[in-house]
Amino acid sequence: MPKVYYHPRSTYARRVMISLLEKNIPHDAVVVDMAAKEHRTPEYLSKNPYGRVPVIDDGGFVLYESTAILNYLEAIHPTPALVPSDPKGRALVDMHMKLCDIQMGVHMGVIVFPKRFLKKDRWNLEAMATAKAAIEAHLDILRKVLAGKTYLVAEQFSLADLIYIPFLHFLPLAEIDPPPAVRDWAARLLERDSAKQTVPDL
Ligand SMILES: N[C@@H](CCC(=O)N[C@@H](CS)C(=O)NCC(=O)O)C(=O)O
Repeated sequence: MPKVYYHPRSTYARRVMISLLEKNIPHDAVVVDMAAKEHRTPEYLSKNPYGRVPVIDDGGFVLYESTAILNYLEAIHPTPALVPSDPKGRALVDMHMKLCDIQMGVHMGVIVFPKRFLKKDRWNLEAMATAKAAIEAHLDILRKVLAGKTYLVAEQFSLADLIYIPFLHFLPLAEIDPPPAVRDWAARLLERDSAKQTVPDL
């Protein structure tokens, strides 16, 4: 059974927890005590040299990037499928997964990390405003991709959608009002049992 190292407040680890639930994969979930800096210990750094969650250890095979972990879980537990079977659909999922990280995840972190974990006097308001504008521009692109569609790719819930869930959850905290097509898509995704079961407490 794979061991999954995570923290219940981690956005990136939440993606992996959602996939495990969607696919009903038996696993051993290990909470990394980040408040106690467990992710900086030599033992943990031997699993992930960047000192981050999530990490998966499948019988000694260790992976430490959430997108790689999601793709690995997909490969070893292909049912229910979270990627389309045709090459074009699969390529589109890969494209959206990458874009989610670089166009949304990076910027969302700039806003949400301070709002969740830092006192207001340590917020960088200028950087947060720049990040908000970048997210809004990205959501406007997603609005066009989603026009008349239920999901991002091939009209099926896929890793392309799943990967956004933890960030869509934080749109209200980021004070971002998405365009209607994005708002409806987000609501659809956040309604899934796997999303509801992994809501962070803060
Ligand atoms: N690109 C990584 C990002 C992982 C990440 O940033 N994890 C955060 C929690 S959401 C973390 O462990 N941060 C601790 C640190 O950077 O010290 C992934 O997709 O797995």
